[in-house]
Amino acid sequence: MRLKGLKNRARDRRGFSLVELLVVIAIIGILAAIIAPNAFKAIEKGKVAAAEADYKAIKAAALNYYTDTGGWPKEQATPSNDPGFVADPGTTGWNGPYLERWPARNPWGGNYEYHNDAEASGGFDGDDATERYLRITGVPQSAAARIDVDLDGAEDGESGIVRYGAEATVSVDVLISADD
Ligand SMILES: [Ca+2]
Ligand SMILES: [Ca+2]
Repeated sequence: MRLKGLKNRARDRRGFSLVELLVVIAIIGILAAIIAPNAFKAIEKGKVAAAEADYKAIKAAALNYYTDTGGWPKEQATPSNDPGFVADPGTTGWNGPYLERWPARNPWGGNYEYHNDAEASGGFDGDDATERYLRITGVPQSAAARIDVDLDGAEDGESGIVRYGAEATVSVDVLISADD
């Protein structure tokens, strides 16, 4: 009985000709070619939008912190830690939390780093004026360019409020405030 059943199934399989299988494979291939890039683009767009929303929330938190305390948050020894938006750093006038939580990871798996640049060289723009900026690490070049287009007037990694290098994966620096 079992043997007979197997024979029947084998006969049924012969119902698919090679041409039919090739047609099915071709259709799957065409669908994948149409859907995959769009799905990929949608995911990348979502990540960029999420990072921009995080930047805006962090910038708003920094401005509120400044309004309450009269100064900008200090850069932490580990700049990917909460600079005092969530937990009270012991600063006079602090009336937070200014953020529900400090995001541990950005959408690409890297960090958000708050920098309060007081360096004579390096930092946000290499000059000796101080700036507050958010560094988003581990961002693909194409996403960096998108953030630049969205938040900055011009797409140029070396100017404006969005700055980043030319490598395939970059740290994107986005200005929070250049005022003292
Ligand atoms: Ca500077
Ligand atoms: Ca720019």
